[in-house]
Amino acid sequence: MTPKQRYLFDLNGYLHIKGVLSDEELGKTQEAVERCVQTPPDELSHGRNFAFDKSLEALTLHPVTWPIVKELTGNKPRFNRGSLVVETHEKQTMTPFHCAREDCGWQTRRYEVRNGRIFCNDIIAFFYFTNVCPGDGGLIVLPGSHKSEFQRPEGLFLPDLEDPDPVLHPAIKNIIPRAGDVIVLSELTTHGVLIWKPKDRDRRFLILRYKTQYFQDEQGERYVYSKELMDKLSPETQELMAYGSYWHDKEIVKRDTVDLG
Ligand SMILES: O=C(O)CCC(=O)C(=O)O
Repeated sequence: MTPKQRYLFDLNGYLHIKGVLSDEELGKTQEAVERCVQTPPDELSHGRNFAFDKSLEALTLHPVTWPIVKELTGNKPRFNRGSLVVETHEKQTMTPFHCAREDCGWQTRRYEVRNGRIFCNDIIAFFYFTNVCPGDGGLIVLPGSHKSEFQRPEGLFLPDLEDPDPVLHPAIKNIIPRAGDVIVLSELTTHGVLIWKPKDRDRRFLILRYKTQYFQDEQGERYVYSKELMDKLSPETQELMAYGSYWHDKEIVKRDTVDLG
């Protein structure tokens, strides 16, 4: 993590990193996403997800986000889920504000700074494949809320859920990524999603979720990927997705970059 990234992540609870994907990476991933969108849902055993194409799977270990994932998880990362989102104007209500503290309890998540490094046991990376323009809608965050010590009073800052053009409280920021940008967000940062307004464009991005390797919070069948999907993945991705003890060092973590070939 660079000193600038560390400063901004600590200040805001998220990073907006511009131009992460090269033209080649963007072209390949956009093409894969389009193929996934055109695939009938009954042929996608886990819905639209990161394992659909190698170019999408490779983003789990992207050279720009990999050092960030390693630092935030204290070099004990586990990638646990990756879903592709294609959002259109047909969704008529916004996703209300939420964060892991509010949804799962303050005891479950940590954000700490030790020895000049940040630790956070639940992070998400959003890789964007389409442009968001000002006024389109999409992701909104409450910067700095990852450090909040108090429960947000119910409904505070929340606009009318069905208003496509709400006036946002000045504390709220609407993030405007371009295709190829990445947002890295602590799950402790309060966030929500405004109604997507454009009728001629959708919002396409991949959500990649990382925890520490010794932390399990998902329970139940729907969080378990099939053997068929797991067998398709590169050995490096399989290792990234494995649970491990507090003291185990994954082989991939010893590498600065991990190329899936
Ligand atoms: O749709 C988005 O931009 C954010 C999705 C979200 O809220 C989440 O993954 O927790």
